[in-house]
Amino acid sequence: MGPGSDWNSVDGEGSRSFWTSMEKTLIILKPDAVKNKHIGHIVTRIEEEGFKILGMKLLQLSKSDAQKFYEVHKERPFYDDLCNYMISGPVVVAALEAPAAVQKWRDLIGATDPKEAAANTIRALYAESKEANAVHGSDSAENAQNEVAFFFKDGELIG
Ligand code: IDP
Ligand code: MG
Repeated sequence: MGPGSDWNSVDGEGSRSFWTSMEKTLIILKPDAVKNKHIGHIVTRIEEEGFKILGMKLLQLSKSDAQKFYEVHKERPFYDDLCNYMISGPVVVAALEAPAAVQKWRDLIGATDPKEAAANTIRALYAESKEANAVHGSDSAENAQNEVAFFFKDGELIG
């Protein structure tokens, strides 16, 4: 077992036949979640659901941080509002690890619009609106790597 290996890679050769591969995802507790004092509820849920917290910090994003982070959406009509919303107050960013963490977190947060989010998902419980929807989650393992690197330097993560 070399650096970076873990319990579910001992079968080697990237076999996915039995173990689901361990993965990282980047999450953000957005300004509405922080303002509405839901940090504790959401972190409790993260722990209960079995994610390992590799890194976590409270930040005030700058406009250019928000624009860069959401660059994939720059042609969407809500881009400027979204960037302004994301700098309207502090956020908590965290890198989480679990088997299939990206999809596991997406399942746990529910649909983008809390009105469409399944019961007991984080957005159903805590989001204010489609824009102020409490939490972000990476949408692929590749984007998760980039998003983790956006907020955490090499060596900053535990594990
Ligand atoms: P996701 O966060 O569920 O992946 P995306 O489509 O990637 O949703 O959109 C990124 C963020 O942009 C959403 O979480 C939400 O805050 C905001 N957003 C998405 N669609 C709309 C919209 O139609 N109106 C306002 N804000 C939106
Ligand atoms: Mg998205």
